[in-house]
Amino acid sequence: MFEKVLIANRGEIALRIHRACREMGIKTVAVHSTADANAMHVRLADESVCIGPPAARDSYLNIPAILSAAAITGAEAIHPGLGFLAENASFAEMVEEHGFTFIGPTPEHIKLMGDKVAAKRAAVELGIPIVPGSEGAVADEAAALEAAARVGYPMLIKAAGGGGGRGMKVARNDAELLSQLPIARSEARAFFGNDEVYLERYLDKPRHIEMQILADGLGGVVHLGERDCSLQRSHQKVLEETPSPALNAAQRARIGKIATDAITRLGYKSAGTIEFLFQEGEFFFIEMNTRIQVEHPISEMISGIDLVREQLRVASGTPLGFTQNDVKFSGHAIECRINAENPETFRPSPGRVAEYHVPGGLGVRVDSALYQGYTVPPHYDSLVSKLIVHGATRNECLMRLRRALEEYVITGIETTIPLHQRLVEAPDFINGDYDIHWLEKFVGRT
Ligand code: MV4
Repeated sequence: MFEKVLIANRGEIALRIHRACREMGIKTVAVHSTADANAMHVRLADESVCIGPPAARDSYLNIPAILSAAAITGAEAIHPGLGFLAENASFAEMVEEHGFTFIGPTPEHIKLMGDKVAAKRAAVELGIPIVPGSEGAVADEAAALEAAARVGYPMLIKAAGGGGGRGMKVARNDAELLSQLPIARSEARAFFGNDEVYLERYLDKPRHIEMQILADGLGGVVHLGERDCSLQRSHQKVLEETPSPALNAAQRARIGKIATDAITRLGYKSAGTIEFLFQEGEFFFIEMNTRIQVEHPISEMISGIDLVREQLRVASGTPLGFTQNDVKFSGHAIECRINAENPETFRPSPGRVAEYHVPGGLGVRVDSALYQGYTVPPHYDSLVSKLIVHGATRNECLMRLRRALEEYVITGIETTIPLHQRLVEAPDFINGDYDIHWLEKFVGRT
Protein backbone atom coordinates (compact mmCIF):
# COMPACT_ATOMS: atom_id res chain seq x y z
CA MET A 1 0.00 0.00 0.00
CA PHE A 2 1.08 3.60 -0.60
CA GLU A 3 2.84 5.43 2.23
CA LYS A 4 1.92 8.91 1.05
CA VAL A 5 -0.86 10.17 -1.23
CA LEU A 6 -1.34 13.64 -2.70
CA ILE A 7 -4.96 14.82 -2.81
CA ALA A 8 -5.45 17.03 -5.88
CA ASN A 9 -8.70 18.61 -4.76
CA ARG A 10 -10.38 20.79 -2.11
CA GLY A 11 -13.48 20.94 0.07
CA GLU A 12 -15.47 18.01 1.34
CA ILE A 13 -14.10 15.50 -1.18
CA ALA A 14 -10.48 16.32 -0.25
CA LEU A 15 -11.44 15.70 3.38
CA ARG A 16 -13.22 12.47 2.41
CA ILE A 17 -10.06 11.17 0.70
CA HIS A 18 -7.91 12.30 3.64
CA ARG A 19 -10.13 10.31 6.02
CA ALA A 20 -9.80 7.12 3.98
CA CYS A 21 -6.02 7.56 3.83
CA ARG A 22 -5.68 8.11 7.58
CA GLU A 23 -7.69 5.02 8.36
CA MET A 24 -5.27 3.04 6.17
CA GLY A 25 -2.16 4.55 7.76
CA ILE A 26 -1.35 6.55 4.62
CA LYS A 27 0.20 10.01 4.99
CA THR A 28 -1.56 12.80 3.09
CA VAL A 29 -0.38 15.82 1.13
CA ALA A 30 -2.93 18.59 0.60
CA VAL A 31 -2.54 21.06 -2.23
CA HIS A 32 -4.37 24.36 -2.07
CA SER A 33 -4.87 27.75 -3.66
CA THR A 34 -4.06 30.94 -1.76
CA ALA A 35 -7.83 31.26 -1.11
CA ASP A 36 -7.80 27.89 0.71
CA ALA A 37 -4.84 28.37 3.07
CA ASN A 38 -7.18 27.92 6.07
CA ALA A 39 -9.29 25.14 4.58
CA MET A 40 -10.01 22.02 6.62
CA HIS A 41 -8.34 19.70 4.11
CA VAL A 42 -5.13 21.70 4.53
CA ARG A 43 -5.40 21.75 8.33
CA LEU A 44 -5.81 17.99 8.63
CA ALA A 45 -3.28 16.83 6.04
CA ASP A 46 0.19 15.76 7.15
CA GLU A 47 1.73 18.23 4.70
CA SER A 48 0.44 20.93 2.40
CA VAL A 49 1.70 22.79 -0.65
CA CYS A 50 0.29 26.04 -2.03
CA ILE A 51 -0.09 25.56 -5.78
CA GLY A 52 -1.32 28.94 -6.97
CA PRO A 53 -3.79 31.81 -6.86
CA PRO A 54 -7.56 31.39 -6.26
CA ALA A 55 -8.70 30.84 -9.86
CA ALA A 56 -8.97 27.08 -10.38
CA ARG A 57 -7.15 27.19 -13.72
CA ASP A 58 -4.09 28.57 -11.87
CA SER A 59 -4.24 26.15 -8.90
CA TYR A 60 -6.46 23.04 -8.84
CA LEU A 61 -6.11 22.72 -12.62
CA ASN A 62 -2.41 23.63 -12.65
CA ILE A 63 -0.87 20.31 -13.67
CA PRO A 64 2.83 21.30 -13.44
CA ALA A 65 2.29 22.73 -9.94
CA ILE A 66 0.50 19.57 -8.77
CA LEU A 67 3.14 17.22 -10.21
CA SER A 68 5.88 19.37 -8.61
CA ALA A 69 4.08 19.22 -5.26
CA ALA A 70 3.96 15.42 -5.52
CA ALA A 71 7.67 15.28 -6.38
CA ILE A 72 8.90 17.56 -3.58
CA THR A 73 6.79 15.83 -0.91
CA GLY A 74 7.66 12.31 -2.06
CA ALA A 75 4.03 11.27 -2.65
CA GLU A 76 3.66 7.98 -4.52
CA ALA A 77 0.14 8.40 -5.79
CA ILE A 78 -2.32 11.18 -6.66
CA HIS A 79 -6.07 11.06 -5.97
CA PRO A 80 -7.85 13.56 -8.24
CA GLY A 81 -11.18 13.54 -6.34
CA LEU A 82 -13.99 14.82 -8.56
CA GLY A 83 -14.37 17.79 -10.90
CA PHE A 84 -11.11 19.64 -11.67
CA LEU A 85 -8.69 17.04 -13.17
CA ALA A 86 -10.60 13.86 -12.25
CA GLU A 87 -11.69 13.06 -15.82
CA ASN A 88 -8.75 14.59 -17.65
CA ALA A 89 -7.12 11.67 -19.50
CA SER A 90 -3.93 13.57 -20.26
CA PHE A 91 -3.52 14.43 -16.56
CA ALA A 92 -3.87 10.73 -15.67
CA GLU A 93 -1.27 9.95 -18.34
CA MET A 94 1.15 12.61 -17.08
CA VAL A 95 0.79 11.40 -13.49
CA GLU A 96 1.90 7.93 -14.59
CA GLU A 97 4.65 9.27 -16.88
CA HIS A 98 6.13 11.09 -13.89
CA GLY A 99 6.28 7.85 -11.92
CA PHE A 100 3.23 8.38 -9.68
CA THR A 101 0.13 6.20 -9.51
CA PHE A 102 -3.11 7.78 -10.67
CA ILE A 103 -5.86 6.72 -8.26
CA GLY A 104 -8.55 6.07 -10.83
CA PRO A 105 -9.09 4.26 -14.12
CA THR A 106 -6.67 4.13 -17.04
CA PRO A 107 -6.27 7.20 -19.30
CA GLU A 108 -7.78 5.09 -22.13
CA HIS A 109 -10.99 4.45 -20.20
CA ILE A 110 -11.25 8.10 -19.14
CA LYS A 111 -10.80 9.18 -22.75
CA LEU A 112 -13.29 6.64 -24.12
CA MET A 113 -16.05 7.73 -21.74
CA GLY A 114 -15.26 11.43 -22.20
CA ASP A 115 -16.27 11.15 -25.86
CA LYS A 116 -20.02 10.58 -25.61
CA VAL A 117 -20.31 9.17 -29.16
CA ALA A 118 -17.45 6.71 -28.55
CA ALA A 119 -18.94 5.84 -25.14
CA LYS A 120 -22.30 5.01 -26.71
CA ARG A 121 -20.63 2.81 -29.32
CA ALA A 122 -18.72 1.06 -26.52
CA ALA A 123 -21.97 0.63 -24.56
CA VAL A 124 -23.55 -1.24 -27.48
CA GLU A 125 -20.51 -3.55 -27.70
CA LEU A 126 -20.69 -4.12 -23.93
CA GLY A 127 -24.35 -5.14 -24.08
CA ILE A 128 -25.72 -2.00 -22.43
CA PRO A 129 -29.07 -0.75 -23.80
CA ILE A 130 -28.81 2.75 -25.31
CA VAL A 131 -31.31 5.41 -26.35
CA PRO A 132 -32.20 4.86 -30.03
CA GLY A 133 -30.70 7.57 -32.22
CA SER A 134 -28.17 8.40 -34.91
CA GLU A 135 -25.37 5.94 -35.55
CA GLY A 136 -22.57 7.99 -34.08
CA ALA A 137 -22.13 11.66 -34.91
CA VAL A 138 -24.34 13.11 -37.64
CA ALA A 139 -22.22 14.23 -40.61
CA ASP A 140 -24.85 16.46 -42.23
CA GLU A 141 -28.57 17.38 -42.53
CA ALA A 142 -29.35 14.26 -44.53
CA ALA A 143 -27.91 11.99 -41.81
CA ALA A 144 -29.90 13.85 -39.16
CA LEU A 145 -33.16 13.58 -41.13
CA GLU A 146 -32.51 9.88 -41.75
CA ALA A 147 -32.03 9.20 -38.00
CA ALA A 148 -35.18 11.16 -37.11
CA ALA A 149 -37.24 9.31 -39.75
CA ARG A 150 -36.03 5.98 -38.38
CA VAL A 151 -36.42 6.76 -34.65
CA GLY A 152 -39.31 9.22 -34.62
CA TYR A 153 -39.81 12.63 -33.00
CA PRO A 154 -39.22 14.24 -30.57
CA MET A 155 -35.44 14.06 -30.98
CA LEU A 156 -32.67 15.48 -28.83
CA ILE A 157 -29.43 16.91 -30.27
CA LYS A 158 -26.42 16.31 -28.00
CA ALA A 159 -22.75 17.28 -28.18
CA ALA A 160 -20.18 14.46 -28.49
CA GLY A 161 -17.79 16.43 -26.29
CA GLY A 162 -20.54 17.36 -23.86
CA GLY A 163 -22.17 15.77 -20.88
CA GLY A 164 -23.94 17.41 -18.01
CA GLY A 165 -26.66 18.67 -20.34
CA ARG A 166 -25.08 21.79 -21.79
CA GLY A 167 -26.00 22.61 -25.39
CA MET A 168 -28.77 20.01 -25.77
CA LYS A 169 -31.61 20.91 -28.17
CA VAL A 170 -35.05 19.31 -28.56
CA ALA A 171 -36.49 19.05 -32.08
CA ARG A 172 -40.16 18.08 -32.61
CA ASN A 173 -40.20 17.92 -36.42
CA ASP A 174 -37.94 18.14 -39.49
CA ALA A 175 -38.07 21.94 -39.61
CA GLU A 176 -36.98 22.28 -35.97
CA LEU A 177 -34.26 19.67 -36.49
CA LEU A 178 -32.83 21.60 -39.44
CA SER A 179 -32.95 24.92 -37.58
CA GLN A 180 -31.54 23.57 -34.29
CA LEU A 181 -28.72 21.54 -35.84
CA PRO A 182 -26.38 24.46 -36.71
CA ILE A 183 -27.13 26.12 -33.35
CA ALA A 184 -26.28 22.92 -31.45
CA ARG A 185 -23.13 22.54 -33.51
CA SER A 186 -21.84 26.04 -32.86
CA GLU A 187 -22.66 25.80 -29.14
CA ALA A 188 -20.84 22.46 -28.99
CA ARG A 189 -17.80 24.08 -30.62
CA ALA A 190 -17.93 27.02 -28.18
CA PHE A 191 -18.48 24.92 -25.01
CA PHE A 192 -16.40 21.83 -25.72
CA GLY A 193 -14.09 22.68 -28.65
CA ASN A 194 -15.70 19.86 -30.66
CA ASP A 195 -18.62 20.49 -33.02
CA GLU A 196 -19.64 16.82 -33.35
CA VAL A 197 -23.28 16.25 -32.42
CA TYR A 198 -25.47 13.16 -32.31
CA LEU A 199 -29.20 12.52 -32.05
CA GLU A 200 -31.31 10.54 -29.60
CA ARG A 201 -35.00 9.97 -29.13
CA TYR A 202 -36.05 12.53 -26.51
CA LEU A 203 -37.38 10.84 -23.37
CA ASP A 204 -39.90 13.25 -21.87
CA LYS A 205 -40.30 12.06 -18.28
CA PRO A 206 -37.45 9.77 -17.30
CA ARG A 207 -35.80 9.20 -13.96
CA HIS A 208 -32.03 9.45 -13.67
CA ILE A 209 -30.79 6.13 -12.29
CA GLU A 210 -27.08 5.40 -12.01
CA MET A 211 -25.20 2.24 -11.09
CA GLN A 212 -22.19 2.43 -8.74
CA ILE A 213 -19.54 -0.01 -9.80
CA LEU A 214 -16.17 -0.97 -8.38
CA ALA A 215 -13.53 -3.01 -10.22
CA ASP A 216 -9.94 -4.06 -9.59
CA GLY A 217 -8.79 -4.44 -13.22
CA LEU A 218 -7.93 -8.06 -12.39
CA GLY A 219 -11.37 -9.53 -13.07
CA GLY A 220 -12.99 -8.52 -9.78
CA VAL A 221 -16.15 -6.47 -10.41
CA VAL A 222 -19.05 -5.58 -8.11
CA HIS A 223 -21.90 -3.10 -8.17
CA LEU A 224 -23.12 -1.29 -5.06
CA GLY A 225 -26.67 -0.86 -6.28
CA GLU A 226 -28.32 2.07 -7.99
CA ARG A 227 -28.83 5.69 -7.01
CA ASP A 228 -31.86 7.74 -8.00
CA CYS A 229 -30.55 11.21 -8.86
CA SER A 230 -33.70 12.58 -10.50
CA LEU A 231 -34.07 15.47 -8.04
CA GLN A 232 -32.07 18.17 -9.81
CA ARG A 233 -32.36 21.71 -11.06
CA SER A 234 -30.24 23.29 -13.83
CA HIS A 235 -28.35 19.97 -14.13
CA GLN A 236 -27.26 20.24 -10.49
CA LYS A 237 -28.28 17.31 -8.33
CA VAL A 238 -29.99 18.34 -5.10
CA LEU A 239 -30.93 15.11 -3.29
CA GLU A 240 -30.06 11.49 -4.10
CA GLU A 241 -31.42 8.26 -2.69
CA THR A 242 -30.79 4.53 -2.82
CA PRO A 243 -32.49 2.21 -3.51
CA SER A 244 -34.60 4.01 -6.10
CA PRO A 245 -38.30 4.04 -5.13
CA ALA A 246 -39.04 3.47 -8.85
CA LEU A 247 -37.42 0.07 -9.35
CA ASN A 248 -38.84 -3.35 -8.55
CA ALA A 249 -36.64 -6.31 -7.63
CA ALA A 250 -36.59 -7.71 -11.18
CA GLN A 251 -35.58 -4.37 -12.71
CA ARG A 252 -32.88 -3.94 -10.05
CA ALA A 253 -31.46 -7.39 -10.73
CA ARG A 254 -31.54 -6.77 -14.49
CA ILE A 255 -29.59 -3.51 -14.37
CA GLY A 256 -27.13 -4.91 -11.81
CA LYS A 257 -26.22 -7.75 -14.13
CA ILE A 258 -25.99 -5.48 -17.18
CA ALA A 259 -23.61 -3.17 -15.29
CA THR A 260 -21.27 -5.82 -13.87
CA ASP A 261 -21.14 -7.80 -17.15
CA ALA A 262 -20.27 -4.62 -19.08
CA ILE A 263 -17.58 -3.50 -16.63
CA THR A 264 -16.05 -6.97 -16.63
CA ARG A 265 -15.85 -6.98 -20.45
CA LEU A 266 -14.46 -3.44 -20.45
CA GLY A 267 -11.62 -4.48 -18.11
CA TYR A 268 -12.26 -1.34 -16.08
CA LYS A 269 -10.38 -0.53 -12.86
CA SER A 270 -11.45 1.73 -9.91
CA ALA A 271 -14.83 3.21 -8.99
CA GLY A 272 -17.17 4.30 -11.75
CA THR A 273 -20.79 5.11 -12.47
CA ILE A 274 -22.97 4.08 -15.39
CA GLU A 275 -25.78 6.60 -15.89
CA PHE A 276 -29.17 5.61 -17.27
CA LEU A 277 -32.44 7.24 -18.04
CA PHE A 278 -35.28 5.03 -16.83
CA GLN A 279 -38.73 5.38 -18.35
CA GLU A 280 -41.66 2.95 -18.65
CA GLY A 281 -39.65 0.10 -17.17
CA GLU A 282 -36.70 0.46 -19.59
CA PHE A 283 -33.11 1.54 -18.96
CA PHE A 284 -31.23 3.64 -21.51
CA PHE A 285 -27.49 4.29 -21.14
CA ILE A 286 -26.54 7.98 -21.37
CA GLU A 287 -23.00 8.31 -20.00
CA MET A 288 -20.35 6.72 -17.83
CA ASN A 289 -18.47 8.71 -15.20
CA THR A 290 -14.92 7.53 -14.55
CA ARG A 291 -14.57 9.13 -11.10
CA ILE A 292 -15.79 8.93 -7.54
CA GLN A 293 -19.01 10.97 -7.41
CA VAL A 294 -20.40 13.50 -4.95
CA GLU A 295 -23.27 11.14 -4.09
CA HIS A 296 -21.08 8.05 -3.45
CA PRO A 297 -21.78 8.03 0.33
CA ILE A 298 -25.36 6.75 -0.02
CA SER A 299 -24.02 3.63 -1.76
CA GLU A 300 -21.51 3.22 1.07
CA MET A 301 -24.28 3.51 3.66
CA ILE A 302 -26.40 0.68 2.21
CA SER A 303 -23.43 -1.60 1.38
CA GLY A 304 -20.96 -0.91 4.20
CA ILE A 305 -18.18 -0.62 1.60
CA ASP A 306 -15.78 2.33 1.75
CA LEU A 307 -15.45 3.31 -1.91
CA VAL A 308 -12.43 5.59 -1.48
CA ARG A 309 -10.60 2.93 0.53
CA GLU A 310 -11.28 0.46 -2.29
CA GLN A 311 -10.08 2.99 -4.89
CA LEU A 312 -6.79 3.25 -2.98
CA ARG A 313 -6.49 -0.54 -2.61
CA VAL A 314 -7.13 -1.37 -6.27
CA ALA A 315 -4.86 1.46 -7.45
CA SER A 316 -2.05 -0.17 -5.45
CA GLY A 317 -2.67 -3.44 -7.32
CA THR A 318 -4.62 -5.27 -4.59
CA PRO A 319 -7.56 -7.38 -5.81
CA LEU A 320 -11.03 -6.69 -4.40
CA GLY A 321 -11.37 -8.83 -1.30
CA PHE A 322 -15.04 -9.70 -1.96
CA THR A 323 -17.45 -10.70 -4.72
CA GLN A 324 -20.98 -9.57 -5.57
CA ASN A 325 -22.38 -12.30 -3.31
CA ASP A 326 -20.52 -10.82 -0.34
CA VAL A 327 -22.11 -7.38 -0.87
CA LYS A 328 -25.07 -7.26 1.50
CA PHE A 329 -27.44 -4.35 0.94
CA SER A 330 -29.19 -3.00 3.99
CA GLY A 331 -31.83 -0.29 4.36
CA HIS A 332 -32.21 3.05 2.65
CA ALA A 333 -29.96 6.12 2.37
CA ILE A 334 -30.54 9.72 1.29
CA GLU A 335 -28.05 12.52 0.67
CA CYS A 336 -28.96 16.20 0.80
CA ARG A 337 -26.52 18.47 -0.97
CA ILE A 338 -26.19 21.63 1.07
CA ASN A 339 -24.97 24.59 -0.95
CA ALA A 340 -23.90 28.05 0.19
CA GLU A 341 -26.75 29.61 -1.79
CA ASN A 342 -29.98 31.45 -1.25
CA PRO A 343 -32.56 28.63 -1.01
CA GLU A 344 -35.02 30.42 -3.32
CA THR A 345 -32.90 32.25 -5.89
CA PHE A 346 -29.90 29.89 -5.74
CA ARG A 347 -27.57 32.88 -5.80
CA PRO A 348 -24.21 31.90 -4.29
CA SER A 349 -23.72 33.03 -0.68
CA PRO A 350 -20.04 32.85 0.20
CA GLY A 351 -18.80 34.37 3.46
CA ARG A 352 -17.93 33.64 7.07
CA VAL A 353 -19.65 30.84 8.95
CA ALA A 354 -20.71 32.46 12.23
CA GLU A 355 -22.24 29.47 14.03
CA TYR A 356 -21.88 25.84 13.12
CA HIS A 357 -23.63 22.90 14.72
CA VAL A 358 -23.73 19.50 13.03
CA PRO A 359 -26.42 16.88 13.55
CA GLY A 360 -25.40 13.47 14.82
CA GLY A 361 -26.85 10.27 16.20
CA LEU A 362 -27.41 6.84 14.74
CA GLY A 363 -27.50 6.71 10.95
CA VAL A 364 -26.39 10.32 10.41
CA ARG A 365 -23.25 11.26 8.49
CA VAL A 366 -22.04 14.71 7.54
CA ASP A 367 -19.34 15.05 4.87
CA SER A 368 -18.27 18.68 5.06
CA ALA A 369 -15.11 20.75 5.35
CA LEU A 370 -16.99 23.57 7.12
CA TYR A 371 -16.14 24.79 10.62
CA GLN A 372 -17.13 27.71 12.79
CA GLY A 373 -15.21 30.81 11.70
CA TYR A 374 -14.37 29.38 8.26
CA THR A 375 -14.89 31.71 5.31
CA VAL A 376 -16.46 30.04 2.26
CA PRO A 377 -14.49 31.47 -0.68
CA PRO A 378 -16.40 32.79 -3.71
CA HIS A 379 -14.15 31.11 -6.29
CA TYR A 380 -15.45 27.53 -6.30
CA ASP A 381 -18.50 25.28 -6.39
CA SER A 382 -21.07 26.23 -3.75
CA LEU A 383 -21.43 22.69 -2.31
CA VAL A 384 -20.40 23.03 1.35
CA SER A 385 -21.87 19.97 3.03
CA LYS A 386 -23.54 16.66 2.41
CA LEU A 387 -26.00 15.38 4.97
CA ILE A 388 -26.32 11.64 4.55
CA VAL A 389 -28.80 9.56 6.53
CA HIS A 390 -29.44 5.86 6.68
CA GLY A 391 -32.49 4.00 7.97
CA ALA A 392 -33.78 0.44 7.93
CA THR A 393 -36.63 1.54 5.64
CA ARG A 394 -37.28 4.56 3.42
CA ASN A 395 -39.73 5.89 5.96
CA GLU A 396 -37.27 5.54 8.85
CA CYS A 397 -34.67 7.26 6.67
CA LEU A 398 -37.07 10.14 5.95
CA MET A 399 -38.01 10.59 9.62
CA ARG A 400 -34.32 10.64 10.53
CA LEU A 401 -33.54 13.09 7.72
CA ARG A 402 -36.24 15.50 8.97
CA ARG A 403 -34.83 15.50 12.49
CA ALA A 404 -31.22 15.85 11.24
CA LEU A 405 -32.15 18.84 9.04
CA GLU A 406 -33.82 20.37 12.11
CA GLU A 407 -30.59 20.00 14.15
CA TYR A 408 -28.23 21.39 11.53
CA VAL A 409 -27.28 25.03 12.25
CA ILE A 410 -25.21 27.07 9.82
CA THR A 411 -25.37 30.85 10.23
CA GLY A 412 -23.50 33.74 8.63
CA ILE A 413 -24.08 32.39 5.12
CA GLU A 414 -27.27 31.32 3.38
CA THR A 415 -27.66 27.62 2.69
CA THR A 416 -30.11 25.34 0.91
CA ILE A 417 -31.13 23.62 4.18
CA PRO A 418 -34.57 25.35 4.07
CA LEU A 419 -35.14 23.94 0.56
CA HIS A 420 -34.43 20.42 1.84
CA GLN A 421 -36.80 21.01 4.77
CA ARG A 422 -39.58 21.84 2.31
CA LEU A 423 -38.68 18.97 0.02
CA VAL A 424 -38.92 16.30 2.75
CA GLU A 425 -42.51 17.41 3.44
CA ALA A 426 -43.64 17.32 -0.22
CA PRO A 427 -46.21 14.52 -0.80
CA ASP A 428 -44.76 13.55 -4.22
CA PHE A 429 -41.30 13.18 -2.71
CA ILE A 430 -42.65 11.25 0.27
CA ASN A 431 -44.38 8.92 -2.21
CA GLY A 432 -41.25 8.59 -4.34
CA ASP A 433 -43.25 9.96 -7.24
CA TYR A 434 -40.88 12.21 -9.17
CA ASP A 435 -38.95 12.40 -12.45
CA ILE A 436 -36.03 14.60 -13.64
CA HIS A 437 -38.35 17.59 -14.18
CA TRP A 438 -40.22 17.43 -10.85
CA LEU A 439 -37.87 19.56 -8.73
CA GLU A 440 -37.76 22.44 -11.22
CA LYS A 441 -41.55 22.68 -10.97
CA PHE A 442 -41.41 22.36 -7.18
CA VAL A 443 -38.93 25.22 -6.73
CA GLY A 444 -40.86 27.30 -9.28
CA ARG A 445 -44.16 27.09 -7.39
CA THR A 446 -42.95 28.37 -4.00
C1 MV4 B 1 -31.58 13.00 -22.25
C2 MV4 B 1 -32.85 13.43 -21.82
C3 MV4 B 1 -33.95 12.97 -22.51
N1 MV4 B 1 -33.79 12.14 -23.57
N2 MV4 B 1 -31.47 12.17 -23.31
C4 MV4 B 1 -29.01 15.78 -19.38
C5 MV4 B 1 -27.63 15.62 -18.89
C6 MV4 B 1 -27.02 14.61 -19.75
N3 MV4 B 1 -26.07 13.86 -19.02
C7 MV4 B 1 -28.14 13.79 -20.27
N4 MV4 B 1 -29.30 14.59 -20.08
C8 MV4 B 1 -30.50 14.22 -20.58
N5 MV4 B 1 -30.45 13.38 -21.65
C9 MV4 B 1 -32.58 11.77 -23.95
N6 MV4 B 1 -32.44 10.97 -25.02
C10 MV4 B 1 -32.92 14.28 -20.71
C11 MV4 B 1 -31.74 14.69 -20.10
C12 MV4 B 1 -31.89 15.53 -18.94
C13 MV4 B 1 -31.52 15.09 -17.67
C14 MV4 B 1 -30.92 13.85 -17.46
C15 MV4 B 1 -30.57 13.44 -16.20
C16 MV4 B 1 -30.78 14.26 -15.12
C17 MV4 B 1 -31.35 15.48 -15.29
C18 MV4 B 1 -31.72 15.93 -16.56
C19 MV4 B 1 -32.31 17.17 -16.73
C20 MV4 B 1 -32.67 17.60 -17.97
C21 MV4 B 1 -32.44 16.79 -19.08
